[in-house]
Amino acid sequence: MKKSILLSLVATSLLIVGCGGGSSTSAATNAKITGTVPGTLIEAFCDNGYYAQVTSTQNGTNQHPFEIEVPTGINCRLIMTTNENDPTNRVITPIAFSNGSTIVLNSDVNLGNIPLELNYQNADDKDGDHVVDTPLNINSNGAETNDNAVQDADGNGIVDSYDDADDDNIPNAYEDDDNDGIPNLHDNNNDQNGNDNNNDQNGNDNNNDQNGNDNNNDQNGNDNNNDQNGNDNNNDQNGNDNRSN
Ligand SMILES: [Ca+2]
Ligand SMILES: [Ca+2]
Ligand SMILES: [Ca+2]
Ligand SMILES: [Ca+2]
Repeated sequence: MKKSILLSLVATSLLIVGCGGGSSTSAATNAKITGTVPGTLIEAFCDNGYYAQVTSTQNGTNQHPFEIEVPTGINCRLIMTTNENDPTNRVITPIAFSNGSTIVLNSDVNLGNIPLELNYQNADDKDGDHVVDTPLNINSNGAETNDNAVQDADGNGIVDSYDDADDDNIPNAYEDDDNDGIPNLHDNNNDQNGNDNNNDQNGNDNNNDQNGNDNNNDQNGNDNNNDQNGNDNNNDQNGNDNRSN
């Protein structure tokens, strides 16, 4: 009698351990795309609004390694940009595969060396927006591909960040909608002063003031500061505004 209770306790705790292991692996649903490129900004756009960007690692050769994470099992498109900081020579290259421009990862994939164009004069860009008109075809190295649209509300085949909404030959990503000197693709906030006010762990913009100071050093993503004078009024760990009294 006692023995069978003990056994069932052991069985139950084994089940609990089993479940814990299972849920932690299913939470880690990202996979890595790796490869090498010339000095390049790599961006991944996926369904459900997922977005990631990395810069390749300078290693003294012309084949810089990169690694970018995307969720598994969803459609993603890749855009790779050389000469990112030089508007006249910038080359923005959409990546494609044999049967479309969309990649779906089930596990990590290495795309090998990707021969991006470095010289804008050689790029196929008839409309002058610096987005190469013909995507660069590369081998998906076994990863599933298709041609589903991703983050393309207007259905023109280009992720909307690289549309040119106002037709000035600057893609939306390189516009500076809030005039803070930081192009939209590197701008994590909506204030007017060009500082990145977000040092928290949860991706919320915690700063709605007008003076460019980071008023939020807590860990919980609440905006603790609504005053107009740029003082940090909150150093606590609990997200309460201590100066409202
Ligand atoms: Ca173009
Ligand atoms: Ca579009
Ligand atoms: Ca534009
Ligand atoms: Ca900006």
